[in-house]
Amino acid sequence: MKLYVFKSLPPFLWGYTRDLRALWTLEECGLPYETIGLDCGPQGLADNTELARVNPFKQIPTIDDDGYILTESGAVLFYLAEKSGKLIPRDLQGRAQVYRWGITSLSNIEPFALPVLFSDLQGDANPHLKALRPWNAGIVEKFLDVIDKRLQTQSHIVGDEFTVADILFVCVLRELRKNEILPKFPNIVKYRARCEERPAFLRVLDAYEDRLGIPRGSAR
Ligand SMILES: N[C@@H](CCC(=O)N[C@@H](CS)C(=O)NCC(=O)O)C(=O)O
Repeated sequence: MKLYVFKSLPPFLWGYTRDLRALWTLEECGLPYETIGLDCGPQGLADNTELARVNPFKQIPTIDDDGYILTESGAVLFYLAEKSGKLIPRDLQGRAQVYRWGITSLSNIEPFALPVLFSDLQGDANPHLKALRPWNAGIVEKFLDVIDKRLQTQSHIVGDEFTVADILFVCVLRELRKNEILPKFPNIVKYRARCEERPAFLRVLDAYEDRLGIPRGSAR
């Protein structure tokens, strides 16, 4: 299994990129893999001809599983879980709940979390995004409020098992990790810490920082 990842990034992207979620899943599933490191240039990956051969959108993460190419982080994570038989139950209805919560992270929360992050990164340079920040933050908080209550009575997003949906949700939460939103949700804060203490995540984060050649702890 080959996974395309970043091997250089500007500091403002450290710890946010979506290769992390694929790497975390591969480690949790115990699937052997090798990384193909790409440089993030001034135009992102737009000029990368190697990636263009496997992903028409030229985006990370992309996997090449012995010639089988797959892109889109959600699809990649579900594929890895299904392939390994880990992080996802065997029964159809149990699996559908994992898809449900994974898709909620990607389609309900991430589309509003990212503009909050981009607004914080761009500040006054992007007054339109700044004006929309309270609106985007409000929508994120509406979803997080429901999930925070859910986490009062269960340890993980689907139930009491750690699944691939937790990797998707935690990686979306990480997009909010430096702003004021998460501290409003104490159960989510504890849940995120629990998930990020997992040995597989810690291994991936160390390797991510080493690959980028950045100080330990700087992508946390
Ligand atoms: N919906 C896609 C988004 C992928 C995406 O935007 N990846 C970013 C890295 S986090 C990327 O490759 N950016 C480089 C570029 O667009 O030039 C997914 O979830 O995989």
